Amino acid sequence: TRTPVNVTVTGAAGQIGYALLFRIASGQLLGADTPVKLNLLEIPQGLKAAEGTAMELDDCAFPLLRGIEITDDANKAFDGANVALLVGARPRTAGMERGDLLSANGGIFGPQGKAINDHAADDIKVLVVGNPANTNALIAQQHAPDVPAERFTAMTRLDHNRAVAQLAKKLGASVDDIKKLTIWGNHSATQYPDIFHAEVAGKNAAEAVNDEKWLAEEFIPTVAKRGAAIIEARGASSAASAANAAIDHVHTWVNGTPEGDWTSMGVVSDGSYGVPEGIISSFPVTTKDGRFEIVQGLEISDFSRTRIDASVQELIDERDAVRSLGLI
Ligand code: NAX
Repeated sequence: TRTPVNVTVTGAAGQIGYALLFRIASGQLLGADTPVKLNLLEIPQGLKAAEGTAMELDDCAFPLLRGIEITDDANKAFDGANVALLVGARPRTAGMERGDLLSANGGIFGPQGKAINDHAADDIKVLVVGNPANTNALIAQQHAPDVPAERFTAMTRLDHNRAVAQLAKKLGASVDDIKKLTIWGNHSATQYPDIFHAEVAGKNAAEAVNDEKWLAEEFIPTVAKRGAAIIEARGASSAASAANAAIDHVHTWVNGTPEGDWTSMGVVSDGSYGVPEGIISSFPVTTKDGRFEIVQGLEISDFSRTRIDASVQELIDERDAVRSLGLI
């Protein structure tokens, strides 16, 4: 039997945590032949609820689940971690300034990055879900100088999946006919879902849609504002779909993208497509053997350029803000 993979989940007692842990424990994150050990990190007020979730995990008798540890100590939670899902974050509350939000999250993601640096396994892969996800990932990455920067990623897979679903609906296609869609930039309202390189059943998706007005006035805003629409409808933010996207992100990273397709991940820029080196921005990526590569050589139209630049500018502003706050 294989040695278990250590998976650390922060914010384990939250609503995404509740939707995520059972899927990890059942083998959907890493595959049906990979046993897992769960390390759950919570703040002290969240420990009791995390214990309740752990009781339910026990009660599922998942054959692949080889143990659960619960702690409020980041050094313990990341000890030997192979995969870390950083879900817990400080949400923006009424009246909170952006600087306060960034500072509060710097206080979480700085120490967690350091704990990952000092205690995680050599093959550590980090996915940041907690918002502002890209900049939280940057903060954590900057506190982990001994870990290769490309191991810190931010989640835009939910945006990617939302865009695939909206495009499939528009074209009356099935979701698995849609390939090569891209989310560029920040996981925020400025993100740019790009269908110009996407394919529907092998044909160019933008040509199949052939409706720039729909693209600009319906598709892009629907994808970008989907999180707010879910809150409006459900009275709570996306949880199961966010957990599903986290599973997809890590599963794709570990197992590879299919031939003829790619996915979207927030990754450290190497300067591709004019995105400044070092910021964590969403790109089209292919993955293989646990590594990703940014898809190169795509032609970027003026329509796309303006939108990519706007989202990237927001990331630059966030980076400059956390820099001036001394958080990185
Ligand atoms: P919840 O408020 O339900 O849960 C968050 C949990 O994190 C709480 O149990 C809290 O005690 C815990 N926590 C807070 N600080 C912590 C710390 N320092 N260490 C460990 N745990 C800590 O939020 P939930 O709905 O689960 O969402 C979690 C995060 O995901 C939020 O930041 C949210 O904005 C973000 N999202 C990101 C998405 C993405 O696509 N990247 C989409 C979904 C979601 O909105």
